[in-house]
Amino acid sequence: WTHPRQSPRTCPGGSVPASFNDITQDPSLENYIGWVWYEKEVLLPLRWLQDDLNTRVVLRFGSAHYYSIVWVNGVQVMEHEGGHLPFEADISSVIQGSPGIPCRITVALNNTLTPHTLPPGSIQYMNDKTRYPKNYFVQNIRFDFFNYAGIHRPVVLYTTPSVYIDDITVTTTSSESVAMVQYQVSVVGSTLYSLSLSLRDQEGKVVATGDGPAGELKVLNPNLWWPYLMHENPGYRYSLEVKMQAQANGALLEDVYTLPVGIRTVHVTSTQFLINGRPFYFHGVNKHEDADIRGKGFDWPLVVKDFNLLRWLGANSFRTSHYPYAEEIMDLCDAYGIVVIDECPGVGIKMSESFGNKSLQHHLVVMEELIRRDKNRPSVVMWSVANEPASELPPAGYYFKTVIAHTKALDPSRPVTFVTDANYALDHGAPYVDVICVNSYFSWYHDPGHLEVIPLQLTTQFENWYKTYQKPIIQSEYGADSVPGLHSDPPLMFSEEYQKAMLREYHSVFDKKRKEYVIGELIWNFADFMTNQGTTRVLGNKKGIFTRQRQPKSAAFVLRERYWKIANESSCLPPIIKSHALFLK
Ligand code: BDP
Repeated sequence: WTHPRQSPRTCPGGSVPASFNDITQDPSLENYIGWVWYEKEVLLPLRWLQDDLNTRVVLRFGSAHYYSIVWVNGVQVMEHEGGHLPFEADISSVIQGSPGIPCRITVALNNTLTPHTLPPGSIQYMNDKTRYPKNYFVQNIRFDFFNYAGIHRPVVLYTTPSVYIDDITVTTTSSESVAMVQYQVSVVGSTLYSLSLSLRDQEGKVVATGDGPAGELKVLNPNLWWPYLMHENPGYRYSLEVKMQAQANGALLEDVYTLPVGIRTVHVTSTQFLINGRPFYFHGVNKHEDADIRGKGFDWPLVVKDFNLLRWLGANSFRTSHYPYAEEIMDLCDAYGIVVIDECPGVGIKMSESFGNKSLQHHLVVMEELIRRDKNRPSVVMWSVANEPASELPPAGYYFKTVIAHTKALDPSRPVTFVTDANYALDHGAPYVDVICVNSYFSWYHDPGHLEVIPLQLTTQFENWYKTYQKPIIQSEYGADSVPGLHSDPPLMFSEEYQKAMLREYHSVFDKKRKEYVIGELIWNFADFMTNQGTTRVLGNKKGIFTRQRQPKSAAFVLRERYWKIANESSCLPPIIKSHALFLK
């Protein structure tokens, strides 16, 4: 911490949740790499401190980038490696005996990425003294979004009794007239407890009851969870109330947790993706958690705006490129029926050292954390364990075989994939996925400006993958940058017209191949987003169909027309959804 760029920084007050990079006028904070400190004092309710034997106080972070150490009243209570996922600690023992005295929460965050973090990165010292000051270094990354850091999601304090419901796992199976909800409940703090469960429909009527830590609930004539635009009432969720009672320290303790449950099934065949037995076509987007000023910080109005745009667009799905999104976003996906491919932060795995055992072990832990967080979400239909890794390298075979097998062991109910841009004949990870997800940028990074090559190259891409694996394929990324307001006819690169023309070329191939085995198309990207500075980026990546401020470019209207057309082709849509009325509510 001797060099100014490495000396620890204190974040300005009130900056949670937000990235620290864009909120000050200090340019050195923009690309700051190293330790950042946050501190806050809070007064805890007296009640939490009085019944100290039976009250468990928990401090929870929705996410912080990337390595965090947390102290309460000067006592270290937890450390966590990795952003994008929650972590928490029982702080009961360090807050007792101090009623009326503020409780001090201190966080040290380090945003350095190494070959073994997810995402990986590397620190490069520039040792040429004629060109760089002493100790000068840069953080290299191999992914294309700005490496925002900070406490990005809400931090909460909550309580449970000392004997408490620690986890619930729910899976569902169904036929037309009957569904089964399998549950497992884990209780911590005692082995002497009782559990009762009741499942209510949206009218509040109890439709099934159960008891004990594991079992099955039978639901007659179930209301299934359907994706948006596939049913007039998408996103139907029951409420599972789990009640635990235990005797401890001479008191009767009760813990109650209510979990929304969507009943739906997911199956993959060699040509189709089935939700509740019906073919599902992903017509959606790739997103980022990214906006002006707040960076990757959680922001409700922004999230609500994005969902309104998704609904306006007629998008039924998105991939959480390239890391898990906030739980609040996932809640809305469950509620609105937006289908999610849930991606872990395995982006930019390019260096051979990132395929070694240390990285692999960490990747397995991250998948455990992600699945623990999102396993009960009906909107999540597939896990993605990585984006565009160097899967042509030989160690990628064992690496992805292991990560995918581990993911399936943790959650046998969902298919698993990773997103590839490798050559179909050289990809060592593809044999282990259930669905092929492929990214390509014909007429952009390859043959720039030559829209006419798209039909042949895209058709060949699909045919090669299908011939090799006989698995359904999603075009998980395609796109072109456009600078909003830049026009050109005939279409030239970076104009709004070029972005539209490129989309239309891709779409005509999708329309042929979706009759066969192509099961989805996800545009890159929903909105413009910030990246590192570079000669190909003008204040960020401009492949959004919306600007960073969420205003539509011309391409948004092309996509909207297409997505609504695809949705309306489906015979299951009732007439009401065929009008715009739903969106004006
Ligand atoms: C793809 C990456 C994505 C990039 C995109 C691009 O998966 O993260 O932003 O290219 O270059 O390869 O626009």
